[in-house]
Amino acid sequence: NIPKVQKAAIVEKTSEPLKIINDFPVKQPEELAPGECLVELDVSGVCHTDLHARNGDWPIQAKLPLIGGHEGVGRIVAIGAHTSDSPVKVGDRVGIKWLAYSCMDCEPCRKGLEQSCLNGRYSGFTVDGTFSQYVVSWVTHVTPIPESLSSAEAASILCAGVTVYRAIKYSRTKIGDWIVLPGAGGGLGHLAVQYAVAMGLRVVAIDTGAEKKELVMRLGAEKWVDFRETKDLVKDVIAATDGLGGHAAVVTAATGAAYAQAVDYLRMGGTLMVVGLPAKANLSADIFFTVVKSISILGSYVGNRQDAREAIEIAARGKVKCHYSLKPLSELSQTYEALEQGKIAGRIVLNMKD
Ligand code: 8ID
Ligand code: ZN
Ligand code: ZN
Repeated sequence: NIPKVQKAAIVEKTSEPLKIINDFPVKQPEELAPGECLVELDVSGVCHTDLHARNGDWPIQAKLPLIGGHEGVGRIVAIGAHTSDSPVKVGDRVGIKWLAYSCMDCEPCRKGLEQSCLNGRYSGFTVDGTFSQYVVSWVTHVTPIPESLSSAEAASILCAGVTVYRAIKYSRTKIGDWIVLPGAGGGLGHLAVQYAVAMGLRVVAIDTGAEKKELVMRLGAEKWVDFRETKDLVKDVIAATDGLGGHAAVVTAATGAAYAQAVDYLRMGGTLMVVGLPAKANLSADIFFTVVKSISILGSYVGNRQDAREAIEIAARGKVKCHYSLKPLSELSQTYEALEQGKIAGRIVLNMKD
């Protein structure tokens, strides 16, 4: 009872609006290669990365035509013939994340840095993603979803959640430290507030507008700086952090401006985690102060399969909850516009059954 065609959102050219079509082919079970699985999706979160892919504004381009989406949750309905040692079975509920496949045998893979695999494949970028009713993925890489977490709650943990969980984990902070989160009211940021609080950190949230302020304070941030209203962002952040500056910053804003002052508001020995991926941007930090303040600047790219399981596990225990609203696939274009304008507090999750 697997249909031959499905509803999907397709980007044919980055210069054209995306199209919702009803007759995109569904890869049939007998067409699956060994190791592949077919997942019938319940939901898919919409990440700002999908908008970058759709706009073609990064130094590397997505495949075209493209089905975007990499925060999908659904059930496995078929597994390719001759698949050996599958860790999942037909009927299991699983998540699809940005890292769709890694070879598990190149140097980065062997070091646990499989998200930077030399042969990696990425959902909604180099392979078709989750803005469709069915998606093809790999049994070794889908993430099992515990029963206690609904598909809609789990979806955005698979990219936004994993990404900020890993960035905070590697931010060299410890219990009681101050972490500064520019972009705190967005998809990644509002989950970062919660993972940080769960890890015993104290949060300075930076974003704009009453709705995002209310959200991040409710989620446990202690201090708020509105980047549009402040007269001196660096001064405000330092004042908020006992006069010494943050121990770390995790920047999840999709704009270069959010990086500009980070080195200035970090304290001696502070760490800047580079996560947000603004289009055509360079990181510029004052070299003198980076050196004399002993600042570390670290790039952090989603997470590996283990990071994904850990981030999901924390959410399943109720420590982190995605703040989302559910929309039909037909509202993907409006969602992109709202993301572009910075209007979404938390996440939009698409209901693929709607
Ligand atoms: O692996 C990675 N490093 C990774 C994984 C997933 C996503 C990186 N990303 C990237 C995305 O491609 C995107 O560039 O992280 C960025 C944020 O993704 P998102 O959280 O999905 O975007 P959003 O929901 O639009 O949130 C961005 C927030 O930043 C705020 C906005 O108001 C919004 O709430 N913001 C902006 I725009 N400028 C700001 C500034 N100057 C700012 N916040 C503070 N200061
Ligand atoms: Zn993402
Ligand atoms: Zn590899």
